[in-house]
Amino acid sequence: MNKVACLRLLFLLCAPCVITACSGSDRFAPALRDAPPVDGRLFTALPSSYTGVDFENRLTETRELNVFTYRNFYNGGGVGLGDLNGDSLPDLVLTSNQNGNRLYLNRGDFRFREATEEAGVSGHGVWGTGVTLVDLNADGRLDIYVGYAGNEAGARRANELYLNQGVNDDGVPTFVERAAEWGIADEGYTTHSVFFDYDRDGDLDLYVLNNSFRPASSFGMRNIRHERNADGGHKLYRNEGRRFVDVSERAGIFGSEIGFGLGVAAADLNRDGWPDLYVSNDFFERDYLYLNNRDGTFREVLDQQSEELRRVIEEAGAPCWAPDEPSDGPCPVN
Ligand SMILES: [Ca+2]
Ligand SMILES: [Ca+2]
Ligand SMILES: [Ca+2]
Ligand SMILES: [Ca+2]
Repeated sequence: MNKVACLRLLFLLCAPCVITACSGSDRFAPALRDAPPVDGRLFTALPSSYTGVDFENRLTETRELNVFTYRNFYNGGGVGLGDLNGDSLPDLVLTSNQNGNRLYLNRGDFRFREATEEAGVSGHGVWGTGVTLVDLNADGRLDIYVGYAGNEAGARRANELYLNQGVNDDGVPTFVERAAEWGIADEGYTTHSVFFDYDRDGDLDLYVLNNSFRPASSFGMRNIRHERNADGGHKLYRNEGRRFVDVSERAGIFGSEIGFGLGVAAADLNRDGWPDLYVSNDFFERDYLYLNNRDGTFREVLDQQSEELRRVIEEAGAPCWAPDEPSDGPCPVN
């Protein structure tokens, strides 16, 4: 190849890089310029080449790590939506099991740019599960709480709290991780979490929904609901001002290893002005319905054939109490 040909080839190879480098914020622009045409149906699927959201929760099975060695191998990651940079457009946080977290900033028109590294929310890389967006320190900026589980040692399952520091010069929100400092680097096998002000003192408290590592069959169907377990048990943390304290036991929250947590919702179910909890569990353990005693404790009433429970169920709508069955009926639990 002669010198001119070499220069032409070099230009062709470099040109896309130069164009990309010079285009400023458009360097993140998705490849597809126009949205697919609507086709008369209620929803139109937008490909990642248009949206820029190319996240995949891709799992790699090995001889040591698979659904036989880790029962929750296919339980999935998490997704959170909220405006993280204050431009009124909801942004997107996705957690994966084996490849860390991803943050996508909304550019409008259903287009996003990835800003995970710039934001500092990559995570410690293993077995991310549920993610919750919440303004925990009440500074007007949404923070991020990420749950972790997996066939991992305790410290590698520590949940993360990312506090929002505001946007940098590129409009990207930046975060610092403070879960240990705030006392909520929970090392249980977390499925998900919910923040709510159960004691109505004006700050958000935290319910961490954990699952168990042990096979359900290994418990022999024994009811050990009253035996607490640090890794598998659900937890209630009280917010004491930039520091959380585990108050599960004194608040009357079950924390056993058979509470294979699948879902949790906080709402005022009996309409007395105090937030209550509904927790769904897997396998042989039943669900929990906690009504708020208004004194820092809860009473669990799901197995009580009481007039109070009947009223709660009627007002909430029966479909809410069958979490394994799809329903489009009324449901005030959110
Ligand atoms: Ca936004
Ligand atoms: Ca905040
Ligand atoms: Ca509180
Ligand atoms: Ca209530």
